[in-house]
Amino acid sequence: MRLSRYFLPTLRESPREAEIVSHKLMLRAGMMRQEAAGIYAFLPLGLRVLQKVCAIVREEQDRAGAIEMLMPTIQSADLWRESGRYDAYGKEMLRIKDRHEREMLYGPTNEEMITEIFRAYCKSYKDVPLNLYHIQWKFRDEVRPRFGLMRGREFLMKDAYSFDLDQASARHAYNKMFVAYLRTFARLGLKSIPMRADTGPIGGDLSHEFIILAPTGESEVFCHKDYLDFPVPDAGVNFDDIPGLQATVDKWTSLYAATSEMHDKAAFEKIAADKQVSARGIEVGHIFYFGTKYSAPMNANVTGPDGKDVPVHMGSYGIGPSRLVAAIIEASHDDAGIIWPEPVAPWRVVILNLKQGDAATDSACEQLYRQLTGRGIEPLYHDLDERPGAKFAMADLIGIPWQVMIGPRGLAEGKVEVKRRADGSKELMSLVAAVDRLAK
Ligand code: 5CA
Repeated sequence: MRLSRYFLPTLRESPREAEIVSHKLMLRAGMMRQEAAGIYAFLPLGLRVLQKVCAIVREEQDRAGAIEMLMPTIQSADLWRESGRYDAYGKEMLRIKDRHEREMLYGPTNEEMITEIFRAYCKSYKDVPLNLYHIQWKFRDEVRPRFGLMRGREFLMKDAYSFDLDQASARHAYNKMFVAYLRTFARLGLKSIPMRADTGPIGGDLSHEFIILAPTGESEVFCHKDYLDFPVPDAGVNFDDIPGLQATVDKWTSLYAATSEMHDKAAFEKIAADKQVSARGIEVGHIFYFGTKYSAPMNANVTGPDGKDVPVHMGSYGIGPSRLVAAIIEASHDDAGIIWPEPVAPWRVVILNLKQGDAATDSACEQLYRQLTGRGIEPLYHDLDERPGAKFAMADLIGIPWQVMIGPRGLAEGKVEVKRRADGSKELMSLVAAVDRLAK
């Protein structure tokens, strides 16, 4: 992509309304724009990152056996009356009426709708286990939308819903998502810790929040330090291995970890003092097992092998991809700007032309652009007529992992300079070597 043909409205100044670093950097880097309180437009750069996050979330959901679909954002109030949540959900739910005065709502979550879909088609134990998910916008009329995408009113959610014949099988479904979440966050470059959590309006008695530690996190959390070094299951993990998955979950829940709502001070203080982590965290995912809370009132029953009808056992599993974009920035930035982990970087490489209009420099930049593109890596090419200093600052701000600086001085010696954003290290090399290095 040539910057001269792109839409990347960066800001020099930090907008005053932004309190935390991810919010500031997203506005400055031209990733998003506020349209109303807690409601944002994703600009092209922001969308590229959001899509990369979603792609990883999707791959790991699919790997764990969940099946993607897409439910609407607008739901009927009648559906929510069946579960009893229409009145219980309170002011966070955006309620609307259509032209026929029918009561509708903008979905804050989808337990009711997915239960209705399940009961329409699935009647037998042979139809389960089943896990359906979608990635869809949600609306929650938060009292205090703040911190940009971190606590928005409109936000993107991946929500999966599992259906099983009994509690034991539902536990395995829960464990699959638990392991998929560990993998998802690790692939996004984050260290997540599953913590026992309160279930709030979703309900149920088994629940974990996946928390990443960050000083600006909204949650107060307490955990054992060793979690930070626990190994995450690799891509070859067998999701059908029931005892194997249980063992992984047991390990990842063997030490103390809880959010402030579930905190047990006495238990925490039993941990050796140098292993106690008392910190702030960002909730990036939340999983629930709630049994028959929705299936019983909504008559989502399956006939068991013994011929008896039983309400299906359910769980739901949420990840916030839009919140994750902000969370990744909170975890990975410096004074100059964002430092994208490679898997979610909007581009892997940015080419900085240090003397736009100089024939040799332009031609070297074009050559690198074409060669990288040919190797399957489309770079961003900063081809505007700006000072080198402004180009360096902009490249650091938007956080592309590799910068290639090309100017007449280096070219005179047949060299370009390759800089790694993460540690600032720089190396002079030939154009050919740069292509090889960056295409690896
Ligand atoms: N139905 C269940 C699981 S699918 C559910 O709604 N869970 S939740 O309320 O915990 O939300 C799931 C995830 O959505 C959270 O872990 C968080 O990552 C994200 N999320 C929740 N509220 C917001 C918000 N206001 N802004 C951004 N992301 C949010």
